[in-house]
Amino acid sequence: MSDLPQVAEILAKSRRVAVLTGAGVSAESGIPTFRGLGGLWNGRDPMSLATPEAFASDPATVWEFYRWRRDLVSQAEPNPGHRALAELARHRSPNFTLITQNVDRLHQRAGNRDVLELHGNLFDVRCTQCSRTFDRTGVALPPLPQCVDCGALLRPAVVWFGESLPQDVWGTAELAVEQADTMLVIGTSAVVYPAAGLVMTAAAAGCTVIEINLEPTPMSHFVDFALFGKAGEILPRLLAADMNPSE
Ligand code: BV8
Ligand code: ZN
Repeated sequence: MSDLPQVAEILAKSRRVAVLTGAGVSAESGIPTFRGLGGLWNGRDPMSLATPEAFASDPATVWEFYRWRRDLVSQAEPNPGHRALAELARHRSPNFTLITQNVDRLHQRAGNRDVLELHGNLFDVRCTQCSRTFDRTGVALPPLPQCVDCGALLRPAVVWFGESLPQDVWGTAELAVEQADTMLVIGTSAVVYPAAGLVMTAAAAGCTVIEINLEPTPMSHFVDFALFGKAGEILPRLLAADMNPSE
């Protein structure tokens, strides 16, 4: 945390900021991360729950997993880290882009608009036949939800392993990190691609990259500064410094 004043100074001087978040930014809202203590993938095989093949072979089990996560997130609240990022976006708009790997929509509930969701979200569902997408926020889903238009099985509108990311979202995210002069990489283990590759794209484009995490990650080699600690504690301090650069 010692670098915080220096990082705050860099942030205050930056013109275009890009942010990439992962599950760690929602941990203080009580949402389990994927890897590490209490992680979603502990005792579960992601390949049996988060791939199109898993869904095709056992849709009821996959839906049970995702309905459980939807309920968990619906009862959670954005934490000070989410709220600081929403404030930072208001303070720096339009030169601020928030890119997330998270599917919990807590950034939006904290007030961020135009969030680039690389991996979709838990509240939209998509028809496996006619591909229509429906927003089912707040709606309890049956074990095997069906499309109102064609009757086919609906799936969670998330990006599973082996599936490509939404091209328009991905293209916008790549451009944002290429044009940013500062990038915050927050609460991600940086093992999932192509999302993790955005850090290297930013570094290669000469962007100053700042990692905020409890511990080093495989991306730590590519970053200029690392702030170790909880996102919910560090981000409000960075925001305060951004709002009052003189202090
Ligand atoms: C694709 C949505 C191809 C669903 C998710 C070998 C090498 C490289 C790549 C691959 C490979 N084999 C396969 C691949 C490709 C694969 C991949 O990257 N696999 C990895 C695991 C090796 N990628 C894909 O399949 C992608 N698609 O490549 O398609 C293609 C191309 C063209 C055409 C067709 C196909 C799709 C990847 C998306 C998968 N979907 N999620 C769901 O959520 O259920 S991934 C899942 O992992 C989530 O999205 C999550 O966000 C993401 C990354 O996890 P993190 O967010 O980083 O969370 P994690 O728990 O890991 O880490 C939390 C961090 O927070 C930790 O560092 C912790 O220290 C920190 N932390 C904790 N608390 C706090 C904190 N930090 C701060 N404060 C705190 N309080
Ligand atoms: Zn349909």
